[in-house]
Amino acid sequence: MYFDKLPAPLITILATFQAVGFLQAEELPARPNVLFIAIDDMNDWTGFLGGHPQAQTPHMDRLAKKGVNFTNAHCSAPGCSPSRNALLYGVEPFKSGLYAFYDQDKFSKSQLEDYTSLPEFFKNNGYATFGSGKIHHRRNPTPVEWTEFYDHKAKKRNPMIFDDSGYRQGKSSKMNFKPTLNPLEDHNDYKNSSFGTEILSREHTKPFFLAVGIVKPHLAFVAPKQFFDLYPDPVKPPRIRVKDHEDIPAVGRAMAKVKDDKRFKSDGAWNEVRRAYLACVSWADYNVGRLIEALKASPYADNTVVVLWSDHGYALGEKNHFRKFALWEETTRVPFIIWDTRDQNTKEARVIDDGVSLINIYKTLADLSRLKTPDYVDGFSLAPQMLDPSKPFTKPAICSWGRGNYTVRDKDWRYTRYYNGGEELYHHLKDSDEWTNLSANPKYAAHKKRLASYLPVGEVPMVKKGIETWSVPVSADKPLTNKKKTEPESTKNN
Ligand SMILES: [Ca+2]
Ligand SMILES: [Ca+2]
Repeated sequence: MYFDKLPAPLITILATFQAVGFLQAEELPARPNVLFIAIDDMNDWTGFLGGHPQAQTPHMDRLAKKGVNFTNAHCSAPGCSPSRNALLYGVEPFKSGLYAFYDQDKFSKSQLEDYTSLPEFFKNNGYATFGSGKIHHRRNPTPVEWTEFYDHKAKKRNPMIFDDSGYRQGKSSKMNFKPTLNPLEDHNDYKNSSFGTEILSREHTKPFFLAVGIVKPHLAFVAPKQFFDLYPDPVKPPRIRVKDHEDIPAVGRAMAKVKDDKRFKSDGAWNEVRRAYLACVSWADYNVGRLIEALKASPYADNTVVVLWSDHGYALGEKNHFRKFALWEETTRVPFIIWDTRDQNTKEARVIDDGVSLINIYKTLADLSRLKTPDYVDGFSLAPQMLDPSKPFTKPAICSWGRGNYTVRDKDWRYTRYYNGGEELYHHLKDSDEWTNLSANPKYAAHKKRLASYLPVGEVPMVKKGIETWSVPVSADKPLTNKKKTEPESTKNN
């Protein structure tokens, strides 16, 4: 999709901007390019995060060693739409009201006018902006954001041919966990990454912001067969505690997709599901590798900031849960790497293990590009910590799922409070699986108080227009209706 025929008002705006920004022209060549790699539904089952012992992600592992590996990073919300809206507009769900899933093409114009998306921000600051694949959740590309956007959906696609192995629920195209026999080039993630490598091979006259959205390991868990072959049976299951739900408040329990867990168990399919997930993780990694190799071979190899992130984590049976949509470690923790190729101090791998939110990406990229963000933007720049990982953060990560449900994650602790007062508290130094809810234990009251001080004050109402109603989580806007379940929260913990 090309935007070379810009509408007249936009040309006027751009011309005005260029005139106003003339004094900054000398600075522009010093601005780094940005390679923004968005991954869909990837949890910590990667080599560089160590969430699964068999995970093979050599390309991202190398990237993590070159850059800064944020090993305790968390999304703003464990769902594609609210997570991406928070990150791309730089505003927490409890300030925007975008708690749930939205079709942004159904928004009224005024709903987004207070916000400037990250690509729009870079474009307004003189960058050429390129995008492909899934960046926003349901927002059609517009010339306000993109100089050029590759839309794979508009292209003719060869039908997928599936191997006989693997698992599929009936004829569902979504609940499909099978290897494909097509050439790599037939897959959307390959096509979208190819657009990225092509942009990196071009000669650019101004800095660029290049966003590539890789859709695997999102459902369906289908990937080329060679990536399934990396994982011979059996795949090691995650640690799961029987009756883990007993000390979880009702709202948290209601978030677990126990039906999927039961179905996979009755079908004897968990091994195939996990294997397919790992195959998709490695397939995504392969495409990340193509982008990084293209960057290294380009004239932009030492003046580009690479940021790689996933929109949320994923549960594969822990707490009898499947997918995202919950406030536990596996669903909020994400891969997050920043490699500033201008930084030559790369002799030692840099790891930051303090709790950090993806909300900080907006201000960090702006800071590294010496640009001032709009006043409303939440979060803080991570650039000081990237240079000196011992510097403490001012704020832990906060993750929202529905109005009134929040979890706070710092270096060693997670504290969750649901809309009706239900609580969870976990000590990660002793309980990385979050099996033992300590919230009712007076011994840890000080930790609870400290973490609770970061909970949002004065959350805004939920935005209703454009909402996809299937996805509204149990929350202040959709309370639990079964009274038996909602009482008495405080006494249920421990
Ligand atoms: Ca997602
Ligand atoms: Ca438990």
